[in-house]
Amino acid sequence: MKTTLLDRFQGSLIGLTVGDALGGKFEGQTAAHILSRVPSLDALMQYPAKSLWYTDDTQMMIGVAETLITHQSMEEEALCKAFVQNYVSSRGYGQGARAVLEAMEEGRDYLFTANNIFPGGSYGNGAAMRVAPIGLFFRDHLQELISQARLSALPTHTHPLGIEGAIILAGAVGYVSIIDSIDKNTFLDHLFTVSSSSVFQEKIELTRRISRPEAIIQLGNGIAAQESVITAIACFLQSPDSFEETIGHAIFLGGDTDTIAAMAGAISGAYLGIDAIPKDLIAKLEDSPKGKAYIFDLAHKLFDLYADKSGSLIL
Ligand code: F2R
Ligand code: MG
Ligand code: MG
Repeated sequence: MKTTLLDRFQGSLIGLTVGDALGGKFEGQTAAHILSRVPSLDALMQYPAKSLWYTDDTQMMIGVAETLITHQSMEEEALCKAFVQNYVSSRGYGQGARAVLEAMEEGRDYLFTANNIFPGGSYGNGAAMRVAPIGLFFRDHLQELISQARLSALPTHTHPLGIEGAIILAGAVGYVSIIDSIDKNTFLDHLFTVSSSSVFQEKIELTRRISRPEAIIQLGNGIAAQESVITAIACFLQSPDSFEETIGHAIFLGGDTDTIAAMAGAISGAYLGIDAIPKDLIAKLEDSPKGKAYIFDLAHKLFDLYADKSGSLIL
């Protein structure tokens, strides 16, 4: 059966959530330690027995999706309000993100904090990990996708690499949501066009030469956008027809496992659709007020708005 566009919207947001929640069990651990806990992909897919709780990655994606649904663009005040309303500090936020969100919450000059907390602003992967809804919603308007991805990053990430990571990830999600069959080099050509720095471009070129999962680690597995965004894309490219393998590659790398799996899961879900995500992993996702039912509903609302704006063009 053909994958519908609604399947892809749901696949991307739920794929991000599953990658984040499963990867969150291993964030910060080494590849060797993870392998000692879960020796195979099957063991990983069956871990843990009970529930999967998402982390800051999904919580911030929810804020981006809510803002898009209300305003159809990254209206700064609304985006900050959504981030603050959703913020639960125990969900594992980055140190800089916490400081910026707390400045927003207290009505302080959050842009001053964002600009000064690290030299040149943050290049963390926090803007990329939350950007998938923009990739979906602006999938057929590349310039708008780029400009909205930039706006979605800016309240917390002002370093050019942090912003560029978000643009590339949105570009990846948008691109795969349109195609039925992937050609690695054409996809990487597209990402090269969307990118702007030699830092990312060199990694895009390196990805062309990666053909084994063990080689993906060359791209990095860290918390910086430049150490994780292309890594997530390579995890998807290694197994474009399998959601499980895609997030497995991401998690077995160690390091920033929740975020690399969230980004890889968002791309894989946008390409394969919701039916490619194992039902028992979805069943284990948290049922909190903004848990899986809410995220399914966000994807549906985003799809309805997209269909309205696109008219008869949607597939
Ligand atoms: N922060 C984490 N995990 C760490 C531990 C969590 C622990 N389990 C807990 O519960 O406390 N995960 C989440 O953070 C990443 C996304 O981070 P984001 O939103 O980009 O935050 P931040 O703080 O802006 O950047 C992250 C770190 O990157 C380094 N950094 C950024 N810019 C820098 C610069 N210009 N110079 C030097 N270093 C820079 C800093 O160490 C930042 O703290 C995701 O992994 C998410 O899951
Ligand atoms: Mg996280
Ligand atoms: Mg992380």
